[in-house]
Parts: sequence; C-alpha cells; structure tokens
Amino acid sequence: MRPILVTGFTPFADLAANPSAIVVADLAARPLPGVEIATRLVDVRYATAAAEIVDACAALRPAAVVCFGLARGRDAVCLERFAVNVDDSATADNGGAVRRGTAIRPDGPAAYGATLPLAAIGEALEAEGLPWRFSNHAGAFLCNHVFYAVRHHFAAAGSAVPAGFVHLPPLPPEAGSLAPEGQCRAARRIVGAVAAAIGSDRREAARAPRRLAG
Ligand code: PCA
Repeated sequence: MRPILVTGFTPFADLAANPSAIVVADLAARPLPGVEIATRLVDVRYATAAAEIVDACAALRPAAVVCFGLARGRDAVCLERFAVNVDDSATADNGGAVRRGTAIRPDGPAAYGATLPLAAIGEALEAEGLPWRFSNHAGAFLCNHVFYAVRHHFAAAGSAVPAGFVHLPPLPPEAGSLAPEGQCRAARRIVGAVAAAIGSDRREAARAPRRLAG
C-alpha cells in the first residue's frame, strides 16, 4: 500500500512549539487503523524544507500528501485552496533568511490549487465539531513555499496525487488557540477523510474495467 505522507514543521521565530510537529508525532505514534502513514518533520528553512518534502515524495511515491503548519493569528483549522509562486515574509526562517518578493519557481505558474478533497475534509471536521474554514492562500512564508513546491513536483510529473496544505491554529495560551488534543483530533480526521477519498477512488478504478468490458 502506498502511504499518505504527512508533514509538519519545527518551531520558528519566538515559538516554543509548533502544533504541526505535535500532530505529526501523534500520527506517527498512533497511526489510523488501516491507513499507512509516513511522516516528515522539516525545519522552517527556505534552503531545505521543500527539497526534503519533495525528496520524500520521490522516494515514497505516496498516495496523497498532507502538509501541516501553524498559522498565527487565525482561530480555526484552515484548508488552503491555493499556493502562490512567491516567497514574501518579514519573518526570518530558522537560518536567518528573509525573502521579499522572490519567485519560488521562476518557470512555474502563478499559483497551484490544492488537489486534496477539501469539501470532504471540511465535512469531517464539521462532524467532529472542530473550528475550521477554507482559506484562499497559505501566506507567503514557508507553508506556502512547501505547498507550492509539492504541487509543482506532482504537476511537473503529470501526476494526479492529491496534495495540499492545512494551517493549524495556535496552541494555548495564544488567542484563538486549539489545545493539542483538538489539534491531533483535527489532523486525524483530515488524514482519515483523505484516506477515505483515495479508497473510494481506488474502488472506482477497480470497477471501471469490468464496467467497460460488460
Ligand atoms: N507556519 C509558517 C511556517 C512554518 C509554520 O508552521 C507559515 O505559515 O508559513
């Protein structure tokens, strides 16, 4: 079975912890029944983060990719619709690099859409009573950077592997926070919804030849 690749980030700036690292550790320690999961925790660095995740995609050939990160100042789990082709943040990465208005891929399109089943993920979060919403882009720091790089990797290969990005709200005591238990529950529901969507696609594909033959 090809795994679902789930990624998270280290803390950055003045943060002591990053909820995306917590949910990745939780999924690695307690995988969802019947779902193969591979996890990667990457440092918040322009020079290495995207390459590490793209290399994992090439090595693992995952069935889907769900990247998680923290969005400070938001108060809900945000399902990101688009990655934009620009690095542009006043915040320095963990190597001290600041990028303002730099194209991620000078040869790439202005934006990529998520290919995860966002509506089904939203329904799963709603059913769990968790705060969530759609978001139209993932900012212009490392989260957007890896989201764009992963989508570029699959688009360049002509691959339809579902891939996208979910921003988690902050941990307590920040405003709008979600406690670790809620963060982990959200991540489990998200990955579960992706696994269910992939599973039903596979069943469709398996039925299709018989339908054509019959
Ligand atoms: N959040 C940052 C980068 C890493 C993270 O967890 C962002 O929103 O870009």
